[in-house]
Amino acid sequence: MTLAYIGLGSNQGDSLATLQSALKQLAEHAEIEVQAVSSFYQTKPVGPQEQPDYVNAVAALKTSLNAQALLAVLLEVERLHGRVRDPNLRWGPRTLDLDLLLFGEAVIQEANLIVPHPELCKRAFVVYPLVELAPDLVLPNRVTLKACQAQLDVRDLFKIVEQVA
Ligand code: A4P
Ligand code: MG
Repeated sequence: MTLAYIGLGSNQGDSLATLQSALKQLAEHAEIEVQAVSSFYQTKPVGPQEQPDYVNAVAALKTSLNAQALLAVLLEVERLHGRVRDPNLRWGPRTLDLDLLLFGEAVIQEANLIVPHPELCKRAFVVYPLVELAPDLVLPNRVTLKACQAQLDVRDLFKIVEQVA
């Protein structure tokens, strides 16, 4: 079993309900156990500014899947929530975005999968919720999550639902 962390984001439709529905679908997968879910945050868009605020959260998963198989599940759950990709717009609005942040200690550089997620340490909407679940986490490159957090502005996010378990 591998402990993986995923980032969830949405800024179209009922974003909070979408993230909760995505977590429910992941929990129903035979080879995935949702171990913990962070608080939910309202966050300012990173990238193009002329789009709505996001709702973001992070979840810890235990899985017997390999990283590619887990990514395939994440993409399928995105698809089931009506995600339509605009190939001309990077970082544009989306109903559901699921990113594989960390997969155990793995460092993966494949055409369709890069782990740890390359932007992880630069994004308050990932680092703050991840700190709730794994305050002492050290990234595979030995940078601590707390060091990432120290570079990021807490004012970029606003907690809307407190972490429950
Ligand atoms: N892919 C490679 N590595 C990974 C990984 N670790 N996790 C590939 C997930 N996918 C990975 O993804 C394109 C392809 O990336 C996937 O098919 C997979 O094979 P995508 O979701 O279609 O692309 P994207 O999300 O539009 O682009 P990108 O660069 O992944 O964007 P991000 O990093 O997901 O950022 N602002 C706020 N406040 N909150 C947000 O959640 N999200 C984004 C999107 C921008 N601004 C945001 C937020
Ligand atoms: Mg993505």
